[in-house]
Amino acid sequence: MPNSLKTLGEYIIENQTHFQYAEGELSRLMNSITLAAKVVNHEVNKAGLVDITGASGNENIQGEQQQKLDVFANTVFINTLKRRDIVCGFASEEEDDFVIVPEEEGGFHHKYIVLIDPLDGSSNIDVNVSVGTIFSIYRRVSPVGTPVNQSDFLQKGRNQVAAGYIVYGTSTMLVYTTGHGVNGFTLNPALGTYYLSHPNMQFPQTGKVYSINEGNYVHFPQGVKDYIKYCQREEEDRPYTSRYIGSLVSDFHRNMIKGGVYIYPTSSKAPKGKLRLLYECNPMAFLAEQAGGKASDGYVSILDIEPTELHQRVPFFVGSVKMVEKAESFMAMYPHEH
Ligand code: P6P
Repeated sequence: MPNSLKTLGEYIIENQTHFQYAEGELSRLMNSITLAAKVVNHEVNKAGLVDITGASGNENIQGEQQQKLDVFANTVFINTLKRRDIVCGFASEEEDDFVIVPEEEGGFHHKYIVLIDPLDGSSNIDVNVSVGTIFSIYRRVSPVGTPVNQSDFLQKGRNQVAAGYIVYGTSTMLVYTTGHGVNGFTLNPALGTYYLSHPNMQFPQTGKVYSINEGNYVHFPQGVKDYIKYCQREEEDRPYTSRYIGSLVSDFHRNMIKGGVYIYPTSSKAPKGKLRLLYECNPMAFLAEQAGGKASDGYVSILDIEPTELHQRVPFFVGSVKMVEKAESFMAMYPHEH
């Protein structure tokens, strides 16, 4: 790793003033997330060698088979963040309800809440495909000195103070924003240090990649079917290609670098869509907008959706502005059932 690259620690210190409410809080928050990510990365990279792959035998509230690594990652992130004395509550794909950090652990007096998908795409682990962690950070809205309550977690995505993901791929990368653009840091596992490898990441305005599970084509809304056929038309000016990894973080990351659109729409099998608003779509939408991209439910910006429940699902269109807008133009041709 050329020593000319800035480390994450140096970057955070240089940009501490950017993070509103700065009292060293961002650095403590980010340091705990990057530490947890190193621990999870270590486990993900040796999955297959030790008995940590496969299903845990339990289901999460979504009714999905919890993978052993899902549970491990959830525990690591929650415990690491708790120990940093800065978070008052958590919500996680792997927790039925939000978690209150108790008063005896100082939780009532902390100001931030963290929502997390500890290991997105974890069903890919057994086949050695990239997976990711997604995190979303808000300032609490309930009074300091009291336990967090649901209002702290049901904030619009526009209120996020920070969001990001870790992608455990051919290299492990942390990509995050605090509202001042998006920066990517690559882990040097030999040193356990993250380096600023991708400063100021930006979605290209348009691209050639569309990412959607076409196996569900017959179940899609007509607008989505029309958009897929638009991408597949013969005319020479549409050199599109389909790339779908089955791991949101990986598809998003590739599309942000190369240009593209990721769509997980409603379908007759998933009438509200599959992805969760609070800890998947909102953080990825914050990143997308900060990187000059766009994120909607096919009609309105994800970040403006008023949440109603912790694990609610929404349809998700995210990526290069021109591609998201093209897909939205097809959705607009048909009546919109809210
Ligand atoms: P399907 C993984 O379970 C996930 O939440 C995303 O990471 C991924 O893009 C999507 O679901 C894959 O879902 O139904 O296409 O297998």
